[in-house]
Amino acid sequence: MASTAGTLTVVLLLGAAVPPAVPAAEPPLPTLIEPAQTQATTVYAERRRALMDAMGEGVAVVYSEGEEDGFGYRPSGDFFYLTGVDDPGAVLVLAPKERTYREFLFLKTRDAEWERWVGEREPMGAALRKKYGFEKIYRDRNNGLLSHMVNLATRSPTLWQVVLPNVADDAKPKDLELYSKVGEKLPGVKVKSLGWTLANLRARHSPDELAIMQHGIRLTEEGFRAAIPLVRPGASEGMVRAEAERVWRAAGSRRTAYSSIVGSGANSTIMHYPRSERVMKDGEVLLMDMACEYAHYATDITRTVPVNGHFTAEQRKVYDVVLAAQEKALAMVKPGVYHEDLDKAARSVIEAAGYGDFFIHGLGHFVGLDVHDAGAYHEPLAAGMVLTIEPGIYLPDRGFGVRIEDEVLVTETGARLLTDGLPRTAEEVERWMAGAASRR
Ligand SMILES: [Mn+2]
Repeated sequence: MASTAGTLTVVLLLGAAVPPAVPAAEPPLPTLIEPAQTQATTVYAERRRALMDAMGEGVAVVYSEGEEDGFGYRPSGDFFYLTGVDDPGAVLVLAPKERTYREFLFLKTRDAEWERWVGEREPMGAALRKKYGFEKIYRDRNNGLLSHMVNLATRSPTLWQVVLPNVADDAKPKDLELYSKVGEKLPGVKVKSLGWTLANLRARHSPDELAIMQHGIRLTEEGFRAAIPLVRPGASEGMVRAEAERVWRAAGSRRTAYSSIVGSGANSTIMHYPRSERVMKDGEVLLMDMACEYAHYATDITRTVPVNGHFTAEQRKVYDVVLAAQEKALAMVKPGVYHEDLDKAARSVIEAAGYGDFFIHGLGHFVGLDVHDAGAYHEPLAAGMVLTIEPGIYLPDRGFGVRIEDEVLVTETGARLLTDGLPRTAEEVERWMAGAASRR
């Protein structure tokens, strides 16, 4: 252990002076089409074909269902996965039994006055069809979408729910809403669920997706490395957060993958602490759960560090338990293992140490286009899946919490830690802080 630690010191100090070079084994990024940061249209067409193979017959509609978040429109992961289109209000229609044209893109009608406010949208034509890789693009005017659906359903009367419903939302899903209207025009048409098909397609990432995600992770790590020198008593949480987010933005990230959580002292025990405006004090920890989105893919990393560079004995004890729980779960990751096995194993480490009541969330989640990505948590892990392992212990009465979060890829034979560019053990973290302090 001692000699390993010595080697690590050297590596980390070198890393401090010169940003670590990207390892030779790093997968090459696929060509991204700017400014939308999308992949080639054939990538999305291939995914639609896989989904249509699973449908076999009938018709499916997928609404974009995105949101404006201040950095522009962000389509839902399901819609983007199938289209690469980030035009607000877009709708995808798939009809695998059709003879010639089996996929259709409906776009909102244009509004010249509104476009003065939100940006000009492109006119119909060959250029737009090429850009999106669809032979058939329509404007959804005069119930065009509904009549098109009815028309397709007369020839193959099954309507597929391909997007899993948001069960936390009372409202009727938009696809089912449209299918009801189709049913009113066409009695006897069947509505069926495609279950976990789309989630399972999304969860098994292609090599190109993994290359994009790995690149995003390297950017996130770079943000952490830039932010760490700002962690010290008297500095604000906001300085740390702003520095990381600046690095990501400057490197081409459009937005953070989720609202950054940067909390010191008792704030480190609040799962979704949003403000990042407290001044850090001597003797506290700082919990940073922050990550960038890159080319539409999320990343997700958490590190917890001592504000003055040294954990107290109690903080260190808790840190080591969290790390041991994480190591235990990480060592188990391979095809065939279930999420709940990992969760149980990590939880047993924390329970054995007497902190069972203070690990109040799940062990982790899939990561992909969404930070909490699509995937069947009840099914065994398979190669190509990326998940977080993020145990935590939160002690509000003691004024601190610790979470360590990393992303791991399930490979054919086991697992690969994707977020291997940042310190994880308590010793490494303290050395990281000392290195940062010496450069101030
Ligand atoms: Mn997470």
